[in-house]
Amino acid sequence: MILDAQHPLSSGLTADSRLIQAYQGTRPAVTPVWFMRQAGRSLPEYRELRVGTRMLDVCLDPALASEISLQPVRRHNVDAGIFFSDIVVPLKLVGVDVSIVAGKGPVLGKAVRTRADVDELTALDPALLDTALAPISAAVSLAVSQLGSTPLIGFAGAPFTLAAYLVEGGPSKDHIHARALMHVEPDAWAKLMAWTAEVTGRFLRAQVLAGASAAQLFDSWAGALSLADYAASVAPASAAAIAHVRDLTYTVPGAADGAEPAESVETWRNVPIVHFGVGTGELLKEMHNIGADVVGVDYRVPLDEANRRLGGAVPVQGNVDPALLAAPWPVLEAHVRDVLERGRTAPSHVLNLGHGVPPDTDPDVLTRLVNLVHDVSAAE
Ligand code: 1CP
Repeated sequence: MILDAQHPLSSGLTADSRLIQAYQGTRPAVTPVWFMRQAGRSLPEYRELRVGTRMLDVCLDPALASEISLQPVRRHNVDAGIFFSDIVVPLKLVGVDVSIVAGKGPVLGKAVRTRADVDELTALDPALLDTALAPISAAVSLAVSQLGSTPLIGFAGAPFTLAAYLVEGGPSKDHIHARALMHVEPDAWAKLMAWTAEVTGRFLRAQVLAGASAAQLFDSWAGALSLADYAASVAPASAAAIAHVRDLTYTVPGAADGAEPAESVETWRNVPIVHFGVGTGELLKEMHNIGADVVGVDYRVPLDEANRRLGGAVPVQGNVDPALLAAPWPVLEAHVRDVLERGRTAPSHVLNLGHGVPPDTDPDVLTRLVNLVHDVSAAE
C-alpha cells in the first residue's frame, strides 16, 4: 500500500533526514543518534507531567503521549523521536487485563499458562483494534505535526517478548514458563504467537499510517532463546508481525526527474523496519532475515563483529553500553568514539544505546553525547 501524500515520508519532510538515509542504507555526512527509552523516566519534565497519573492512561491520552514523545527531541537535539507508548498497549486495547506497575513493569491479571488459557485469550478479536487504536493514531498525528522534518519512530513488541509477559504474568528473568509452553503445548504456542503477531502488527501499522517514518520491533527477551527455538517457534510470528508494515511504500519526491524509465523504479522505498533484541548476538542473522531492514545490536557484541555476522550488507543501530552513561566523561567519550569507529565497517550506522536509558541518567550527559556523535562523525 502506498502511504498517502501527506505522510512525512511521501511529502519529503523526513525522507532525506539523516535517520531515514541511514536506515535506507546510505551513510549520511553526520551519523544520526537517538536513544531507546529517551522519552520518559530520565527527564525531570516527564516526571513532572506524570505526577498522579497511571502509565497506561497517559499512553491513551493523545496530548500527553505526544508531548512526552517531543520532550527528548527538544532537549537533546536527537535525530528522531520515538513514540511514547508501551509494548503492552495493544494488549490492553484488545481487552487483556494488564496494567503497568510503577518500578516493576507490565503485570497481567491472569497468566496464560495452559491450552485453555490460550483459547480464552485468543478469543479476543484483533479486529477490535481497528477502532480501539484511535487514541494511538491521534497521538502520533499530533506528535508528527510538531516534529516537522525530525522523523518519529513507531514501535511494537515482538510476539515472543509480549508472550513472555502474557505467559509469565509479569516481568521474569529466565522466561521459563514461556519457553516451557513452547515445547509442552506446541500447537497452543503457535496459536498464541499468531494472535500476538496480529495484535502487535496492527499497533505498529496504525503508527506508520498516522505518520511515523520508521518502525522498530523490540524483541527484548529473545536472548533467552536458543537459535533453533528462535528459528522454529518465534521467527515466523515476528515475520508475520512485520508483514503488517512491510507492504507500506513511498516514493522519493523529485528523484524520478530526468531518470530513465528503467531507473524510476528505484524511487520506491519501503518504510524502514528496525529489529532489536537484548542478548541476541547469536540470533542477529535470523533477526534480519524475518524482513527487517536494520538490525539493532545490544552492548554485548561490538558493531564490527555484528556487521560481520550480518554479512556486511545490513545497516546497524547501537550500541553504547548504558552503564557507561554514569562513567566519567573521558571514559564515556572513548567508548562512543570506539562505537562510531566500529560502526563505520557497516553500510550505515545509527548510534543508539545497547538497551534503554537507565532511569537515573543525568540528562545533560545524553545531550553532550548527541553533540559528540554529531561532531566526531562530521569531522571524519
Ligand atoms: O511509570 C513509568 O514511568 C513506567 C516506566 C515505563 C515507561 C516510561 C514503562 C513500563 N514503559 C515505558 C515507555 C516505553 N516502553 C517506551 C517509550 C519510551 C521510549 O522508548 O522513549 C518504549 C519504547 C517501551 C517499550 C518496552 N516496554 C519494552 C521494549 C524496550 C526495552 O526496554 O526492552 C519492554 C520490554 C517494555 C515492558 C516494560 N514496560 C515498562 C517497564 C518498566 C517494562 C520492562 C519490565 C521488565 O523488566 O520486564
